[in-house]
Amino acid sequence: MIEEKFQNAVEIITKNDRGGYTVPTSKLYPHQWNWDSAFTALGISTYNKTRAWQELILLIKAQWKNGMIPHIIFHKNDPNYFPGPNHWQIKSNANTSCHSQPPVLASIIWDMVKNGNNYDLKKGQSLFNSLMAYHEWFFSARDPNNEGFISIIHPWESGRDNCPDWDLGLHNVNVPDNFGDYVRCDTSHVEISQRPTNKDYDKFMSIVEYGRNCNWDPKKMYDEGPFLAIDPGINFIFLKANKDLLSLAKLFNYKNRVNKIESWINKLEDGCQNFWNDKVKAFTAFDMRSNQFCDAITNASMLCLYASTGSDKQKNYTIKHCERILNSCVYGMPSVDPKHKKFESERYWRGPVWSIMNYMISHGLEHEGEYSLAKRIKDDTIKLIEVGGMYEYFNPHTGKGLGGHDFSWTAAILLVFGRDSSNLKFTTNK
Ligand code: 9WN
Repeated sequence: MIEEKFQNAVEIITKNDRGGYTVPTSKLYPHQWNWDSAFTALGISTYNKTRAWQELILLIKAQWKNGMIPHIIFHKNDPNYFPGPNHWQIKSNANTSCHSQPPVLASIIWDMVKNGNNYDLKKGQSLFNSLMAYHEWFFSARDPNNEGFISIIHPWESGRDNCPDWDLGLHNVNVPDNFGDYVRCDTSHVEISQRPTNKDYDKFMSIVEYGRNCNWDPKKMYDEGPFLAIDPGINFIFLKANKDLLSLAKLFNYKNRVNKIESWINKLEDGCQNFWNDKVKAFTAFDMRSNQFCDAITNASMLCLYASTGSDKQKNYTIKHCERILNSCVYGMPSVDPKHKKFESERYWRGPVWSIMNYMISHGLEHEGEYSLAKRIKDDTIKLIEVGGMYEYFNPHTGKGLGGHDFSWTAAILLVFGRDSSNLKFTTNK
């Protein structure tokens, strides 16, 4: 049975191959996305290394001169997606969006090198300088005041687009008069009840318009842009990515880079303390424009374990939250604590379960020696795929598959779980 599912996962990723890059799913997302491609490459690496590296090489080829690797690469024009290249409008970079996404890239490359052979080592080595430049960019553009944490300039940069984490900040984003004469494409592919609201889209597009008008100047966006927030997710992913970049630098014997990366890691370890929310005893998002914590405990809060950071006390609180939240739903890990007033079981990042987040959380739990919680999350991911299908995200109470179907990163995570576990069982006990 599990073999069939693995076969199906490979077929889905192959079906989504557009020649060197893989779309997350056809129609809904017809382009190359940053963190999607990274996770998908890891999945592909379990059966075709050459194609896996090609995915990453094409992604990195879109790197801007300033080091940024954009969140979307528009290899072709496709009217099925909004906002397309014209809406981002930067002449010199007309084929990409103009901000980034969670930088899982270095961690994926480290995984492929660590689990690979000499071929993988050479490929990883050839991409090392681009990774350095990408991380440098994050520090200079998203932490210009050297505070030890990075801030996002658009909810899309977090990859968790409509999470309640951004409600505070979006509330204060001004939507220009007569705004709204655009047509969303996503809701013609997926029910609107599973997607962000129109109000959210007006706010998303208002930030894009602001960015376009200032040519996406990072300083202007940081200092005066309509939206600026600390995302625990991107910060923990970036910290882990720096730790993995350090492992690569040591492996390649790049002595002159080691000190620099170590100083980045130390800075981020200290910086994380800025978003420990003592009121709810968790790492949570913080709105930089209104100087307020968001009080939602989300799947991103759990990623401190993935980055292996925080005091023992903070880690213990996080593990307890994990346990409590898992006990409150049939399938974990929901994107928002079901007890939170803004939880919605089917609306995108406001409640549903996401396989990629489960992958990172289970890694973190394993690292802390919390093997049964880690196993619960892995098993739930697999059961969700069986019950709900190879979907983009899932209802944590019913297991219903939501959003895009035949989804690349869901298929990829299944393959990676399979690689990492020799006795993976496919059962439907729930
Ligand atoms: C905007 C592709 C992407 C993911 C994001 C997810 C969703 C896009 C959208 O799809 O965002 O980037 O149009 O809704 O939120 O994490 O990378 O799968």
